[in-house]
Amino acid sequence: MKKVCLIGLGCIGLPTACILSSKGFKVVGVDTNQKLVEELNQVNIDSLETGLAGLANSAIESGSFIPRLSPEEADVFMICVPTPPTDENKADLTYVKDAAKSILPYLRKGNLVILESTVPPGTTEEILKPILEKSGLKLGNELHLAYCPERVLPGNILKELVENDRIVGGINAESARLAKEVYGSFVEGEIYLTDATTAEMVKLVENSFRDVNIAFANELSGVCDKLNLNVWQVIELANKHPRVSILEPGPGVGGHCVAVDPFFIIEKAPHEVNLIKTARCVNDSMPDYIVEKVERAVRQAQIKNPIIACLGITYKAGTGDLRESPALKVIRRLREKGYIVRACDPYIKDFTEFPLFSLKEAVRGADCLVLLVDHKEFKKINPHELLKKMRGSLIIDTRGIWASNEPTYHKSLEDKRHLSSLPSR
Ligand code: SAJ
Repeated sequence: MKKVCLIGLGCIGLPTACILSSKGFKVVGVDTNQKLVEELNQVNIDSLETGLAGLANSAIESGSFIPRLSPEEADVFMICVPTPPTDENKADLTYVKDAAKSILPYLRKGNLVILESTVPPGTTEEILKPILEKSGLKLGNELHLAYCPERVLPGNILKELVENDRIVGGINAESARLAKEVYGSFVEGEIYLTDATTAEMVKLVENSFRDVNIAFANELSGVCDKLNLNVWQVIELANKHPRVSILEPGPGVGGHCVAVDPFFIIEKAPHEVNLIKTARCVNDSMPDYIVEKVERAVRQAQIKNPIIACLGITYKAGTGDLRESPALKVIRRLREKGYIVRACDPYIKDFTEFPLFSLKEAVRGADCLVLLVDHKEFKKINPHELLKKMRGSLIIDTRGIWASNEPTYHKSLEDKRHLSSLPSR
């Protein structure tokens, strides 16, 4: 039985540790967060990720997964620590460097080290390799090193860890081959081998592709607003073309991946990236654009001291994750501007920044309703039922969940545009 020492029990490390332990590996999971390690060891973990809490608790109970505060000897070392952006939007590699240093005393001849954290191209070769060389082992010969990015969708992690294809990049062919063996134990998709720097770049390209394409959809929403068209219908009909697949506009791009990873390409090639930079600007400008839309709507409806109900504060549907949430940015800006905002979100329990309301409380007596997150709980709602409870009749649906597919044959006033996208009462 092979032993894995996995550093970083976050949203990727924890499910990976659990899956590996369910496939016969003995896994020592290391995290510096004492509270998390204690909770795991008390078999007391809770998670919104489907199936994760059950899998983690049973792996710990069976003894195949051991959460700890420090590393120990193993056959394979996996590094799954965060790489947050700095204030200058560069990758902060402190956790990667610290993790590499922490395993140095435990490295032995024949070991394999795999980095999974999202990093700028060149990190494995230029930063990780020199640190690991301090072990005295010859890299690529006595100590193998590979980069394998995670590519799972938060909310669907356990399924995608198993089903998605993986890209494995080694510092040499033998390192890539050995890493493929590890992933082959649980991945049902294809595992493609390449060099480490290409694998790093592939990860960033995937999320930049998404960012650029969401920016295109967001730009279209501005154009359609100007032309008084329903962007949702324009996109749906354009997507009927066999080679067109436009993503969905919204209040911006959040999360810790799509909104961040393009900067790691920009960092490495700042003069070669007009499109990627512009996409970031377009998506980052969306919360302000939505705030302007709300302000224009209440101004045109001549509502004094409007009460604004905001539905959803998370970065996307079906998650309690608030990182880089564009919905939260919209709400913060509205509050800064002095509006009375009643926000609600069925996925958020402990929130202290401002009061949260139930859906009922948020909507009752509101003048303007701003739908910010397409949670399934909101999709089920008939907006006309909400209108009955409101004082005013402004609805701004930033996710298009209530948008009608009917053409709007009339040229309505700008503030009616939002309502014109709703099915008629
Ligand atoms: N969004 C839109 N319009 C869309 C799709 C998404 O506005 O049409 C917004 C979402 O609301 C959210 C943001 O974009 O605010 C990002 O959401 P997402 O679902 O696109 O992505 P993440 O950040 O949850 O996960 C991504 C995934 N990458 C890709 O699909 C290429 C996932 O596979 C990666 O593993 C993950 O980043 C990661 O960890 O890098």
